[in-house]
Amino acid sequence: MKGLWVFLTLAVAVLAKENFVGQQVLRITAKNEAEISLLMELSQLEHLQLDFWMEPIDESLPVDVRVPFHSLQPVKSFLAYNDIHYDIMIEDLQDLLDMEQREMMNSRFLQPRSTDDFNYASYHTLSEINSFIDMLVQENPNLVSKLVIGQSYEGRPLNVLKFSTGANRPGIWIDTGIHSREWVTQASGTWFAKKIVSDYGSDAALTAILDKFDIFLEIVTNPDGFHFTHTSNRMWRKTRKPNSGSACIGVDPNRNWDAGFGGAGSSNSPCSETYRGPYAHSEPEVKAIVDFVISHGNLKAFVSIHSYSQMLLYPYGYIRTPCTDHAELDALAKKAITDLKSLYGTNYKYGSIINTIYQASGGTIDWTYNQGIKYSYTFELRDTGRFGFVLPANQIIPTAQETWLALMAIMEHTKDNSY
Ligand code: 0X9
Ligand code: ZN
Repeated sequence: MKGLWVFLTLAVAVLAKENFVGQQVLRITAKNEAEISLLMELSQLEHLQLDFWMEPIDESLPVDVRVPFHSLQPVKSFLAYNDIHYDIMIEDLQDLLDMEQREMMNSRFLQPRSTDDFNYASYHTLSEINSFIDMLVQENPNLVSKLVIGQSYEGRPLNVLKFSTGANRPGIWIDTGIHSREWVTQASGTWFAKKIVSDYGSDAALTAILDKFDIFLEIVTNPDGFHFTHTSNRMWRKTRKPNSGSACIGVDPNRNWDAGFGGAGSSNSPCSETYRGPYAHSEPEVKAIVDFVISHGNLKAFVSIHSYSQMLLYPYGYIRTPCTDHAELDALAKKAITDLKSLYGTNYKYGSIINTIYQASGGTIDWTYNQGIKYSYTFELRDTGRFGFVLPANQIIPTAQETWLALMAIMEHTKDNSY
């Protein structure tokens, strides 16, 4: 009887999951503005259900697009007819996702009883990460505590780890996973948390940082979306709040902030992956951070971590005007990516959001910078598109390790230059 239930539960879980059989990810390299315009027109055709992993903005960056099976033929014909070059980056997305699932299953046979046993080289569900958070707090009561800064739309706690060695310190904020499908970011966040408790008291640089600053780390910044990526649709990016007057769900939490809200590089269509939402801070996951930042009042650095593209970016994303601290942020970004590269040779681009990736309005770090948090940065972690959002789990630890070097560069500079 029990066996039957297990079977039925598994069958329902499998059936309820969106499958990506035969779907491909194409990398399109446009030669000129005319080709970009054609790609923009293509992206407007809703019936094709294209998911642009990298949107068509200008010829400087390739366009990555996930194409459902039923749209492959029309899209490829369209590209061939217009003589637009493309490569197939991912032959069959479901094959990659099956591999990812197998890897998770294999690593799940033992429930970790401490954060030493936790498998940092594997992807984990929301409940596994939440257990990790609780274990870490329990093991390090004098260093780590858990703050609940609010609730997600579906009522999940918004957990933030606070690393602190004294009262009334200025703060450094790090978040991962605001876009739920960017799984290497939540996995790296988990690794960072363990790294902080391991290095405090043994690594001089991290110890010096924690002797002056509190570090706040929100690992699963979009828990509803993250849960959904595990149960229903691995490619989910947005929040999970319904939109009135539309069947489409969710808001892009990186277009929802009150910094150029509603401007170019965001959409007013609820079905778009870059839908900005009905008004700034409409999403509880965003509002909770806004309230936290304002009530804390003394954050000196704010780092928001995304994937993929291998970039380290600073404000602005919504306007071309360089920010006041452009020169300092640029020099520090250069130092940070040089340190990052020293470990495994991974190449990063750096610069302002608008000059380096594309115009994006209502983004996190434009808002935090305008709040006076000078060291506002955003990362786009590995890779550059070979696997995109489905980065193999064997790259989690190297990604986290190299990113940590860049984070240390930013945190040390913050320590030496804030007062
Ligand atoms: O479109 C975005 O929000 C970012 N790319 S992603 O693939 N991670 O979705 C780029 C916007 C640049 N700004 C930040 N990364 N904050
Ligand atoms: Zn993102």
